[in-house]
Amino acid sequence: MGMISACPLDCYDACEVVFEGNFKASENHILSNGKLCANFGRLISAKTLRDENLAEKLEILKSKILSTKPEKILYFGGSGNVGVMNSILQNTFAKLGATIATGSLCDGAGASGIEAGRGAVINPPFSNLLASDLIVVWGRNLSVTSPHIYDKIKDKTFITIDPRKTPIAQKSILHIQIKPKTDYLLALILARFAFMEGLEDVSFLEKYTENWQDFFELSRNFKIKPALEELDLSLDNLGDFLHLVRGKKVAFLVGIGVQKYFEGDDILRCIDGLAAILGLFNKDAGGVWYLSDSKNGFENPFDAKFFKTVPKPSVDFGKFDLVFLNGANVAKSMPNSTKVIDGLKQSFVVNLTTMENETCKYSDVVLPAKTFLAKNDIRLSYATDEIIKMPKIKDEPNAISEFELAKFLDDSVENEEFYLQYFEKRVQKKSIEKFTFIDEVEVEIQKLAKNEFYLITPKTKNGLNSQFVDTNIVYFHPDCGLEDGDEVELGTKIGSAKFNVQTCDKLRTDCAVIYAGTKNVNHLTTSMISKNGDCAIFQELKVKLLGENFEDESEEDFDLYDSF
Ligand SMILES: Nc1nc2c(c(=O)[nH]1)N[C@H]1C(S)=C(S)[C@@H](COP(=O)(O)OP(=O)(O)OC[C@H]3O[C@@H](n4cnc5c(=O)[nH]c(N)nc54)[C@H](O)[C@@H]3O)O[C@H]1N2
Ligand SMILES: Nc1nc2c(c(=O)[nH]1)N[C@H]1C(S)=C(S)[C@@H](COP(=O)(O)OP(=O)(O)OC[C@H]3O[C@@H](n4cnc5c(=O)[nH]c(N)nc54)[C@H](O)[C@@H]3O)O[C@H]1N2
Ligand SMILES: [Mo]
Repeated sequence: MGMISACPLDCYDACEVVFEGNFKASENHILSNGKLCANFGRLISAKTLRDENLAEKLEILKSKILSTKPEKILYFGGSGNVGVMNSILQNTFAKLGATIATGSLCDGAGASGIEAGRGAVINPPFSNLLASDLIVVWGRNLSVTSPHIYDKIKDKTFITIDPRKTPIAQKSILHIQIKPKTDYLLALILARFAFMEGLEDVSFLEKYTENWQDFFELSRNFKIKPALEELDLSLDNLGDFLHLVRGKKVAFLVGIGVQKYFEGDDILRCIDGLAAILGLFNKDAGGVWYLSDSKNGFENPFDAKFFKTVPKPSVDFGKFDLVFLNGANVAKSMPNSTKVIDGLKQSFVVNLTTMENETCKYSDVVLPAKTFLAKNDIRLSYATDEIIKMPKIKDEPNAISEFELAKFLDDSVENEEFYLQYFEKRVQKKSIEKFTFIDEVEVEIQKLAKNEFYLITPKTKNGLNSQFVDTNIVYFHPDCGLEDGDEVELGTKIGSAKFNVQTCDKLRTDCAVIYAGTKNVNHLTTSMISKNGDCAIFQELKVKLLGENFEDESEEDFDLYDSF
């Protein structure tokens, strides 16, 4: 019998693994099901950092902390490893009175929309997904970003709503190749037709909601013909959707693609509203899934009060005298790389990381972090109710774990077991008690001038966020007139950068696709935060082809973004 552990990467799937000299996937685990993914393979073969001068570096950190005013210290945690013990350092810095970077580079805008409607982001039980018979994959690259979940449901019927013809779109009975950022309108128009066709779940609406008439009124504010023009869809697309969901046990798997925008909260709330009209909540089959808060229902031992916070996407590192980074490759993962890098250069940066990353170039002290193999931890899941223990499997000398560093900085830290026991059992899990519909929506969809494109920046199968990815490619539809291998410069209001072109007929002609983790992508993105949820909005700005070959026709006012 080998030792059981879990993959620490920030995925929808939280896979169990078995270590027996090398790694195997658990045969009987609900998700890993005997298979490991390529990213886990990359993780365990990655070159990790070690430093014989670790003790000296730790002393530098300690004395820096002592000589810096607490609020001038910034703690910034990333999602390189999502084991629960990772948060202990945030607690340590909070206790010191440091400023804590809060909010999200990920799902926060959409999450705040869901919270506004139903109180908390809670996913239905995994058994509901298995019991559903029609799955709407909405802004989620299902088979790529959660291959193990996909594997469990691959024989079901799918509808995909995505501007790209993703692998799951190609397998779907209906692919709505939606124009970016128009999902709120699609959801509203579908809700309106659902009412017209009597698809609303009256018993759900009467029991759990009070203001569904407001949502109905809101959906009627949009005239069908102009809405279809804005959506760039035909009436048939909508008819097909409604025909397919009628009488089915429907699951919505909503990804973060729909909400990388300023009004991401409202967009998700409209999608959730459509789901509520169809009565997808609180049933034994179907429901709405989003990333969710995997710590929901647990008591949190890391509960130190934050004295001061700043939203992650718009942090100005230059304003702090000491920046502590934990599992966050900010020079690549955060929006507005130019601003991020300038800020890092002006501050004293301590970077705790398992691997060499882009941010190391701008770090004054790089602390080698122990990998999941060398520390005790627990992995929770976004998708299931599982709790997987991650015991220490081997020693990694000349590196330090988050727990060990917390203990080094704070004498009052208890032993590991004390913290881990909080995550060994769920205290309570909330259910949806009341659903409040959105009753007002204003989402701005920008028109494209010549040589402008909507930026789509999704995840790649070849990496995990910034980890393992080192390419510099932008994808365009072949009809855009560019050719494989062309070098182009792309610009937004924030900045510009060069990329190599690859053509791909799976895209819309009005979109430019650059994967997360691509070297220069975040030189184009804004550090402005979402209307709610303090979230990054990586797809808010359209991109323009620059250079003498491309005429400049747009007359824009740059005011809104000047300060970002
Ligand atoms: N292989 C791999 N797996 C991963 C990750 C990884 O980097 N690589 N990262 C992990 C993390 S941290 C996260 S948060 C999850 C995220 O996983 P997903 O939720 O799948 O997120 P994305 O890949 O960013 O985008 C999903 C899809 O949204 C589409 N999209 C973009 N804009 C729009 C729009 O306006 N409307 C609609 N309807 N669709 C749109 C994109 O084309 C894309 O196919 O994946 C996790 N899993
Ligand atoms: N353009 C664009 N940008 C994006 C996105 C996008 O879709 N498009 N996606 C966003 C999303 S959803 C997310 S979640 C963020 C993620 O961005 P980040 O939070 O930066 O996460 P990663 O890139 O996965 O990993 C960061 C670093 O963590 C380190 N690490 C790994 N394991 C450990 C460990 O055990 N301990 C410590 N201390 N360090 C460790 C690795 O060396 C890695 O360099 O990126 C965001 N950035
Ligand atoms: Mo994420």
